[in-house]
Amino acid sequence: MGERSKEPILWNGLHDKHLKPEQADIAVLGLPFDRASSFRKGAAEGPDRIRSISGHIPPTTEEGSSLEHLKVVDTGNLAPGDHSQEDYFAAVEEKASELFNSCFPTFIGGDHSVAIPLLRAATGIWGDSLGVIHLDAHLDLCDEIDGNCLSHGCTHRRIAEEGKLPFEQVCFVGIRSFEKQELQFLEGRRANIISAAEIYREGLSSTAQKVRRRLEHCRAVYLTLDIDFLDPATAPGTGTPKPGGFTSRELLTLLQDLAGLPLVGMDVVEVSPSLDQNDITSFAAQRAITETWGYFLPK
Ligand SMILES: [Mn+2]
Repeated sequence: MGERSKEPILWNGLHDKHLKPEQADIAVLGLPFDRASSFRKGAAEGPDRIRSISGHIPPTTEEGSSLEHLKVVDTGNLAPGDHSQEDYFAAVEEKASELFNSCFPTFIGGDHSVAIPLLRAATGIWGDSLGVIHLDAHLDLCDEIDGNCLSHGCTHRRIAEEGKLPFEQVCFVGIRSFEKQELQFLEGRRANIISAAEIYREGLSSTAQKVRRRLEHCRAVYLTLDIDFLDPATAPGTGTPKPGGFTSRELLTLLQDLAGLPLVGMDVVEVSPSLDQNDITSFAAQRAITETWGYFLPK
């Protein structure tokens, strides 16, 4: 009785609920949507789970740099309610545009289809000077999956056909899965694909150099991180895991090697807490987020 309700400590204690996005360096937005998953669901629970563990980590990077200069506001979730996917995506695009114009937005999915409105918003602002780093086991270049052309496996196909973002400015990194319809789409196209096998053979710093070279003319770069980039042993809590992936260590080193690119925002998608073990996957996602802040938004 009479006990004050405690505000949750979020994002390494950096979250300040009084900040408006335009006063902040970073705004977090959860997108709890998993209706476009082709296989196992649960990614709608991702934002709250990742957020709930985000306060238990000190405001420092893994190498001891302070993050305390960063002003962070967690703006909560934008939930789909009973809206259609199209209507929900329109709302996500509008909100995302607002955040891109205010600070460095960090979106938490949800399944990877939420990157469709996020990339629409980013290309709406930066147009063909935008570059995209897609860290994923999959290309997400299908025309449709199970009749849904807004599936989480169709994200880059939809963006490519909208024609605003040059296809060769998307770097597909960590790929180890090809659908037949994706191979057909790729025929005769120049695509920047760095497969998991190629990364394994040539190393992380060579991979980062390739990405840098391919995006060197881009004024703005957006990072979309599908947690299934990681190996299922490192990140079991995801809908479509694919063996042959990376450790958290490798992901963090790759992100660090990419630092210096003009990153304007990021998302982390496909974390499914109900498929996870001891929150391994949520911890990996949380770490990737705050380390990216530290690498790309240094003091
Ligand atoms: Mn994906």
